[in-house]
Amino acid sequence: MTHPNKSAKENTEHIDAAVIGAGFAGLYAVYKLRELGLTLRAFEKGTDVGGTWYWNRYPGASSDSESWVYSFSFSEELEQDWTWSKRFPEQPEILHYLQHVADRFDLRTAFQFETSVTNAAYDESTNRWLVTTDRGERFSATYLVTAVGCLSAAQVPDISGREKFQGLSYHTGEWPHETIDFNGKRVGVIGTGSSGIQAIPVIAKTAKHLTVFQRTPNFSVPSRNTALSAERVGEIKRNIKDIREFCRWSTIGQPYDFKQEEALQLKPEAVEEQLESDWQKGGFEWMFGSYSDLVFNKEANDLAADFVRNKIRSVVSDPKTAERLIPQGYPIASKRLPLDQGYFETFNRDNVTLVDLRETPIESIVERGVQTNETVHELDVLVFATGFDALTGPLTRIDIRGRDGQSLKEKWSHGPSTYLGVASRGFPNMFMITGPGSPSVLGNMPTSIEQHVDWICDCITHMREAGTTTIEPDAKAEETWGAHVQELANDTLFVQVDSWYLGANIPGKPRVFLPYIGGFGAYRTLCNKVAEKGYEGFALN
Ligand code: N01
Repeated sequence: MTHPNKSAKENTEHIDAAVIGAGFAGLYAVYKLRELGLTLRAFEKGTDVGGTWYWNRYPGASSDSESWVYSFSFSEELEQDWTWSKRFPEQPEILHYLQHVADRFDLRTAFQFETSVTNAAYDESTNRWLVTTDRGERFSATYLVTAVGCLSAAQVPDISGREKFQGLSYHTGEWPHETIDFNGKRVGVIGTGSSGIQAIPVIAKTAKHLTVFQRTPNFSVPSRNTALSAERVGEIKRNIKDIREFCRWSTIGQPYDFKQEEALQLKPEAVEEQLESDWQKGGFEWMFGSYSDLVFNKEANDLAADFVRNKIRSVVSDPKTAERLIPQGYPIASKRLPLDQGYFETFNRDNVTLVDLRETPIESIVERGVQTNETVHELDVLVFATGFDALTGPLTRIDIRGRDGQSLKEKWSHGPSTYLGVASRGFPNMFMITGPGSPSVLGNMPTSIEQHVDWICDCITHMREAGTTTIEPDAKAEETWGAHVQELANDTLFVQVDSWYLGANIPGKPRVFLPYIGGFGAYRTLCNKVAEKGYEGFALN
């Protein structure tokens, strides 16, 4: 606590590490940094742990990764003791899991909740980070570890008249803690990304009427989420070590990987048959455990895209609505592919209307609802499923200043510049967990997070053993890494559409591919090599 009669300097608490965030990343960072014997403080804006799963409480919120890998692998006992109820874990269960982890490893004691870090400034004269919170406290830390999440800066579009709306409105990523009762209500959802696609079928079940405002139709794959039987749980637990090891070296950190053969080398009927059989299984494996050319070759990608288009036609009763829901003009999975539970089927309900914003754009939000160029859609509740300022937003929303007072936001004004997505030149001893330029959102997040935290902690151990006090990327390594990240992306179909991967959902954000697309296993190898070569590409002083 700040002492009122002391000077700011005297009130500054000295610690080894400051950690920002209490999601998967922050919790594991605290666990590992403590293991190294570091003194630390961790800060979290929410009232408790959970990160993404603390904030994204919207109806239907669930992980798209299989539960047994959407979890920590650092403790065998934890892995064996915890039993997931479903194949894809839902938000309340994930939050409960993270709360359990926090209790089990006594992690809450490191955190200050309801505390936002407002500034973090590197002081060259002391080689320390001065961290300031919105409570006016100051901490001086050797290391700054950001665990702020990749999709935690909610983005509400600047539609005129938003403040005039007389009903209730919510962003999916800042959902209130109390249950929202949609019974008897006219509800509008703007946005058909993963969040909208998860929320829409659930809201439709209780709302009097649901109006879906769709700007870009999205591909989606059924999750076919089911309860896990005792036999399945037993089998997973017996094999979990091998499953984890497979994930660690796979392309997207998941318990499956691309097939060796390519779709275009096979007969179309054989590909169709395989796609149908995988479709019945559900989940991302349909695309990312399939032929690799589906994701990287446009001709092969068309096979998968047409497959889904036909599925939409077969599910949606009204042909006009089906055509409005069918994505055209961009490759499937170049925008993050959602998983759904009855999304397209929802448009067969009498209480659901699809508004195609390409035909009738939103003009404004008015007291009674949403005004398009055709009519006013009257609403009691308006849900913004409009996404996030991804990867860079959570970092640039904090005033982080490195050498010579340079702000991270200024440095990244033309796009993020990092080395391995873990550090940025001019910001010594600052480590970003799953920062831009790392695989992060292109893989299973807990796998990405554990890899980064382990690497960071090994690096800190190395520094302490070698008596090194400062680490930061050298200019050449950072420049080469940035070019490599863009080069790899430019060879894929991912750059052929506007998406949050490219920052294209945020007005004015530079169009730069944000995550590293070279594959999770390959990235792990690169990081290991950097460490083996004495942190090659970093300047250590
Ligand atoms: O956000 P999005 P999200 N007028 O950016 C529309 C992760 N996630 O929250 O495509 C009208 O994908 C926008 O339209 P358009 C996952 O990685 C994970 O859904 O820009 N519409 C789009 O339809 C995901 O990808 C999970 O034309 C507007 C939607 O809003 C990421 O979070 C669950 C608009 C935004 O889609 C983000 O997903 C949920 C406007 N002015 C999310 N502005 C799990 O794994 C935006 N839109 C569980």
